[in-house]
Amino acid sequence: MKKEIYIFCLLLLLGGNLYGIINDLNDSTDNWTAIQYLNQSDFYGDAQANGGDIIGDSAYNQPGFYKRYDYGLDGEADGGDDTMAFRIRLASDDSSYLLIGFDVDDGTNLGPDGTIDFYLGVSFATGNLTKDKIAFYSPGSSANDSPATATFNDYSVYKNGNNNDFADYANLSPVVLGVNEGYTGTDASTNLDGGDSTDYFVSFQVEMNVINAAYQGISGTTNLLTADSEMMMVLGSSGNDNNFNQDFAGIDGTTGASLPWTDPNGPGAPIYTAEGTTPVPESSSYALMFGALAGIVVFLRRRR
Ligand SMILES: [Ca+2]
Ligand SMILES: [Ca+2]
Ligand SMILES: [Ca+2]
Ligand SMILES: [Ca+2]
Repeated sequence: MKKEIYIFCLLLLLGGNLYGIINDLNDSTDNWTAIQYLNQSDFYGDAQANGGDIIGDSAYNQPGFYKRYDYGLDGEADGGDDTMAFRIRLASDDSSYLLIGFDVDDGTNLGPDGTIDFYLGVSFATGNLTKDKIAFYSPGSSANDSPATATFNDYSVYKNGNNNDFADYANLSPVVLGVNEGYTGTDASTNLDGGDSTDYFVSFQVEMNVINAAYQGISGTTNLLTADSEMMMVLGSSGNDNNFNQDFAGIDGTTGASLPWTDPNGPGAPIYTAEGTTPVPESSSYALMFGALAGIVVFLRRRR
């Protein structure tokens, strides 16, 4: 049997797909990268309206926001069949729009510059299949450099509940220790906020070529995002899909809501590369220069 056919059959046997997407979106958090903030991952009971309470503990044992980069079937970071995935922990399964703003290289500014270039959202709404969706949004005409100036408009729906493969791309599941929650320490909890509902994970994924098509269409650039592209992400929840009105990850309620994304006390996450598992060191070139200068000073002092 030809190698390709053999692999094809093997994939069918394994229940795999041929598109390179992550097979089990509800797998252990051990396979995901927690997004680190200056403060608690996110606070409990700080959503401005019912639903959409993003939650994560202060020790980052059970964080509220994860990302993931998958190389796809070819096992290479080539962008072609790579996938980005995101996971958000919510206090309950009350319906909400979860929107991630991406500040990336917009074609003019090399790398993140403090303004959101496009939004990617996911929503679940019990009994309303067209509201179950993964969609892209373009920034509104406001500045989009802080929570107060964040607005977004429909751009394109990638998947909705009427698509047969929607469940392959978006998953809403209760938190289960040892299953989708990899942390099983003595203080591990399935109800971090102590509310009347088990916590839920919303996990979803989008292929890089789809992300790039939306990114280029929205921002008018011909640039492509790759595994190495730097991005500053902002995660918020909302009762609608044209502005944020429920919760932001990384800050307590509206504290810091007037600060720009780039303020360490604001809700903007540190900069990561698409596939990075730790934040990009800030001003790394300056740190290198400073380190070199310090080395020269020590060298000169010793020579005296
Ligand atoms: Ca919260
Ligand atoms: Ca690949
Ligand atoms: Ca809960
Ligand atoms: Ca930008």
